[in-house]
Amino acid sequence: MPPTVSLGIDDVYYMPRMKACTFQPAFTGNSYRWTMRKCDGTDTLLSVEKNYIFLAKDTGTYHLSFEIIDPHTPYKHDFTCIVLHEQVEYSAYIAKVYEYRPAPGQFVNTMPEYSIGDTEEDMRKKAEENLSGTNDVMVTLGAYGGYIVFGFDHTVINVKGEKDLMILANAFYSDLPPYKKRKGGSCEPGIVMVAFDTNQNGIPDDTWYELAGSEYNKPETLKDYEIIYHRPAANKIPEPDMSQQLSDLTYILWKDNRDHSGYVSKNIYHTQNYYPEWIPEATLRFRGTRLKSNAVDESGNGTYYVLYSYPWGYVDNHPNEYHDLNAFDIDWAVDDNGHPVYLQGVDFVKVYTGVNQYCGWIGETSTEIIRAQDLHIPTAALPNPLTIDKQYRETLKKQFYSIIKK
Ligand SMILES: [Ca+2]
Ligand SMILES: [Ca+2]
Ligand SMILES: [Ca+2]
Repeated sequence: MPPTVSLGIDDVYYMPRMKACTFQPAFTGNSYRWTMRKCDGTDTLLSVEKNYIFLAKDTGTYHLSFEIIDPHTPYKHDFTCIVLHEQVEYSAYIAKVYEYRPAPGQFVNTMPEYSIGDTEEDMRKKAEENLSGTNDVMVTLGAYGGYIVFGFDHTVINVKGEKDLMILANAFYSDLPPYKKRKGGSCEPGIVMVAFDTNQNGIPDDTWYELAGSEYNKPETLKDYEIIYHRPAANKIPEPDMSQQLSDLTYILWKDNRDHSGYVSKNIYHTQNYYPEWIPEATLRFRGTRLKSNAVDESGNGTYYVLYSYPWGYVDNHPNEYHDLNAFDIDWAVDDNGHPVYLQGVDFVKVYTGVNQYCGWIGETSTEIIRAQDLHIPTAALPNPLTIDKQYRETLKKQFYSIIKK
């Protein structure tokens, strides 16, 4: 139960850092003022709403006041919040996956691996196991719109002027001489959304805000883009196109709300089903912002695609070594109308594949994720998860370059 300020109110509240505490006064009035007393004795206005959510990054003693401004029943109450260090040390890394819903893709049902009978909850747990802490096992989001929702064991605080979160994946720049100086290779940008657990129920049922990256305000970036994927019939007859190593060109049909349609094709490298096996529905619908396609067929004949990175603000868009380019500031949050929103912190993070793009034999563009980190919890420096998972990286590269080396 959230503490109540008005009735039987305590003068002192004890709470751990980075955990929200909701104050809900029972009295009503014309207007309200929540303030905090600074060291110099002056007050900072915190809020003019009736309810207030207090959230502190640092331990210490905070002197707050609550006022009801009303001609008949004015009210003022001073109280203290004592913020303590948590009893069980927080982890800087993912603690919880709330939802895993990839769009169809060539790594779907294998990253993580689907076993017959697995439910959506089973797959959520597998994604959680892969990404928790520094387990560092890759999870794929599939084609455009596919997403994952995760969180930490505390609220990630929005520190002013600082980036707050880092999300790592498997992007790499091309090793080939002509493209070495340009930031392109396998960059599969994913869009980040964040939410604060405003109703404090521990569930991501609150308002989501997009973190506006470098492409957000560009005219070629589509807002309210919607796509529907159709599960192929069990008896579908494949239509191969071996010029592109495709075993079924017309494998999974998609239609969008801009009167376009196309296919997630099946390639000869990945033979499992690409539509998430655990989803009972025959269609999958996703909605969000869509970034412009970032791939260029540099060979001119479909043998070598370079997927160029966007400047900043996306997941799986720059190699993990570039920490700053994989870090996110909660202050980039915007509402549905593109207006900046201030959030004290975030409890839920959603990442979804941001491009709807198919690149011949290398397949659909899909964002992956391997690790996420709250940048405000000190940690020992860890190596790039991809250098640990070297075998995976080499496999990926081998597939990427296999055609050109022939
Ligand atoms: Ca920040
Ligand atoms: Ca909630
Ligand atoms: Ca990737």
